[in-house]
Amino acid sequence: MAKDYADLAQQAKDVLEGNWLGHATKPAPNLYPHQWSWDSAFIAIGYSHFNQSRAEKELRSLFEGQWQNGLVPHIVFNPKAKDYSPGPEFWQTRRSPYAGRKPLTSGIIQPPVHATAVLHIYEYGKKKRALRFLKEMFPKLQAWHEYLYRDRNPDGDGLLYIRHPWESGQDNSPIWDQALKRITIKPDDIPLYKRVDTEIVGNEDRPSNAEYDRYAYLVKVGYDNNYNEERIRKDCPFLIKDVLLNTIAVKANRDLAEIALILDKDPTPFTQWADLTARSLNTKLWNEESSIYFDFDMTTNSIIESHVAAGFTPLFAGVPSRERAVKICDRLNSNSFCRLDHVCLAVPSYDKEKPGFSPNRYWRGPIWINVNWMLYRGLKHYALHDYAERVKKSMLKLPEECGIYEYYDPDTGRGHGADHFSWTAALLLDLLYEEDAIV
Ligand code: 2M8
Repeated sequence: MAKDYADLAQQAKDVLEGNWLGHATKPAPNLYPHQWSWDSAFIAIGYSHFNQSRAEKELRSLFEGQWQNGLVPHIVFNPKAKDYSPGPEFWQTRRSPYAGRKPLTSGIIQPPVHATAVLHIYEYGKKKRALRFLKEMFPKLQAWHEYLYRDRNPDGDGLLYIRHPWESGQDNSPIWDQALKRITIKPDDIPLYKRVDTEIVGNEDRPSNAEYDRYAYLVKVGYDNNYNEERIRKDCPFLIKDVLLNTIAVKANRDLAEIALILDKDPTPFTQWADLTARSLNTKLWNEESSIYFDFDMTTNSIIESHVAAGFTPLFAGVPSRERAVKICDRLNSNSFCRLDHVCLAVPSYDKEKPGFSPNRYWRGPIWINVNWMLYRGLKHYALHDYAERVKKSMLKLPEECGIYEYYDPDTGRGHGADHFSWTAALLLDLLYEEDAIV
């Protein structure tokens, strides 16, 4: 890459430094003052190129919140931060026999990017030190994946379910619209909560109040059932086999298998899980007509035909055949997403031509850097170089010209949500280092 990106890299490092809490990195200065699970994995991927010790600390800190049954919680609360809702008390995790008291955590999960991050640290770090870290993390990652395939895989087909939209990381995605609408709740059933997000970021960029009522209610379903997964499964009106989470699980299992080999341990369970989930993604969730993978609603036993960019991410884990990958690329290269021969900024999170698309409302249309990073790596894996290069260029251009934001308007490039957003900075650094663009 000819251009000198040293300034941009420095800005990205400054964002991470500014969000560093001393033990972990918060996703953004005000909106997200705690530690989030998949954010930390992406952040560690960024650190791995220039600060190995911090990359390790990041993940070590997250796994301090791991439950005894292996669950890695989606938030590890920072006791010094007050302005986030719902806070630690809301989750009532003391009702679970597995949750720890210190640090306090939430009671749901996020996509398991962690094994991928740990392997990344090994690949880019000083080997002797990285090997010690692999040894330390292996049993924790193993317990985490065992939890997923024991507690979230009731049909045995390797398609793990989520029981809260937050578990997918794509909070207000159109994927959940019908499932959330079906949940009718009496006002008394909604636990008391106060929104603070809309005091920090514009209302128009965030989920609606109706969605928040349901988010709060679904948290209650968890604690009312003492976080017993079997009971939750019987009671919860929201159970979805999500493409993005399952794709990330395939990749994480492949990476954990590689870690096992480095440590002279048996990789078989991880390879088997990866194969099982990949096979089911292909046989159950692929839609030939639209060249996309769709989520599956376990409550209605039906496919959710929502055309979101996450439906193309199986590329990232090498799930589709070459033929399907080419079809996915053709679908991306269209007016619905991002045409190569048009001025286009990167892949939006939702089909621009479908009802409910919004250029600014969070997971309903804006460009997200982590999704584009997965697509970029996936396209490269299939040697779909033209499109991959285009995605990469856009991923560099957006932060350079518009700032290091949480998400971007796909038409104008304007940054939305939180400014100084950590995973945008970290994944940008990953790209820059990988391409040797920093001089
Ligand atoms: C968003 O989610 C949190 C709830 O977990 C929120 O809206 O407060 C999502 O974008 C999620 O993917 C992300 O991990 C989190 C922190 O960046 O923010």
